[in-house]
Amino acid sequence: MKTKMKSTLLLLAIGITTVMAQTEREEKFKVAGNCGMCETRIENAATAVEGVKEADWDRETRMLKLMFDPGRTTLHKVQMAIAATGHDTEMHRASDKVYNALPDCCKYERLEYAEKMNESPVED
Ligand SMILES: [Cu+2]
Repeated sequence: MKTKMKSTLLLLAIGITTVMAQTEREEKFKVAGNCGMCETRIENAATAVEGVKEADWDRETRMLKLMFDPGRTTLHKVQMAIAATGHDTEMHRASDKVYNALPDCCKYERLEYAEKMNESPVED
């Protein structure tokens, strides 16, 4: 009887932990960039999006590690916000206008896209 009680409590605890864990998701995706200024710009753009908890961009691999609440934001929204600051991501291409305005040290090699339909809607 006691053991049954214990295992019920254990299952309950696992259930609660699972539900809590679901409000946070970790994803990695590529963001083009060069230097430390890029790193700051990319991470600030990502964390400014509501629902994003953490953003960490690696200069070597150019991968952004993102912790976010999938109930409050989407990867699309986050990548759009990053592209709006001039950095190409897997889903969104930064506009040439914003890219050209970046400091020279930040002028990274543009990402290649299969189709040009992902240009971010920042241009005028
Ligand atoms: Cu830079």
